[in-house]
Amino acid sequence: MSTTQTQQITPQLRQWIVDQAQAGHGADAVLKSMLASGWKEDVAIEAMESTLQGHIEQQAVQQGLPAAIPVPDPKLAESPLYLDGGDRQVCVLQAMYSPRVVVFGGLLSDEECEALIELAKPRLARSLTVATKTGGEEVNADRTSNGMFFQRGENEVVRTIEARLARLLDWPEENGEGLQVLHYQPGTEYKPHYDYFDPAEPGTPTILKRGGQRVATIVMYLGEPEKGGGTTFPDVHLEVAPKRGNAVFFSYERPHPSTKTLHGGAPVLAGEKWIATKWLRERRFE
Ligand code: PD2
Ligand code: ZN
Repeated sequence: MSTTQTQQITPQLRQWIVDQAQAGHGADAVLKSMLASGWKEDVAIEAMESTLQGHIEQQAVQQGLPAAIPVPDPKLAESPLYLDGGDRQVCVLQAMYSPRVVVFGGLLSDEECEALIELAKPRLARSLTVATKTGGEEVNADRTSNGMFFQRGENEVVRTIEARLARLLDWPEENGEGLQVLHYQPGTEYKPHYDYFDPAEPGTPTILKRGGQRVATIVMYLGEPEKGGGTTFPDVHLEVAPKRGNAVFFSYERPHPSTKTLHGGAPVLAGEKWIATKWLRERRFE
């Protein structure tokens, strides 16, 4: 019989944990008190984590925030230096919890970066953004790059990268939008924005029909500018350098600014910036 079956986490215990937290007792003190009352350590930790997480979520929804949904979550609990991308070990260079941002090193080879750029070049056109009023697409002065989309699984290099991302991020390939390649020349940028769809906008219900909310983004750097062009997170004053082969991943568990995932592509000051972006949805993207 497992420990969790021998010690039941009752509603009374959950209420007691919430009361302790509200009275200002820290996690260590609450755990110590539970251990002294005979709770097994793994049951006590699980009870505290799940209870407090549930309580925070309940409070958030009561305050009018959209409910949290599952998001891709690279397995970083034990702070590994590398994560398995299937055909490649990918370095974890930096991880932040709020916003959830992870910087990866060596996600793509130089040859893969070059191949994506060359395949994209003949198909580039001025980038569009979602027209929030209608759910369609429009040219937007906030986004001055040129870009194109590959179909999911369109060619071998795209298939290889999509499989690697699915493994690395533990998220189904079919939930990904097509890989998008973007080219920024000097002076061009992508002003700070959120990648999720605003539930208050009239076009959002139409957009959500194709696979639900966006829940995460990974921006992969294919070509390095000489100056500028970092990916910025203004709420936390973070700027990620656009180093070829590296990538920045971030997730957002609710379509709300409380995720602190406001982000932008800073203006390129010299040279050219090339990236590939993959936006991940809640469900299969059709
Ligand atoms: O080019 C970037 O760094 C960037 C910045 C913000 C890309 C995106 N957003 C995106 O593709 O969503
Ligand atoms: Zn974005």
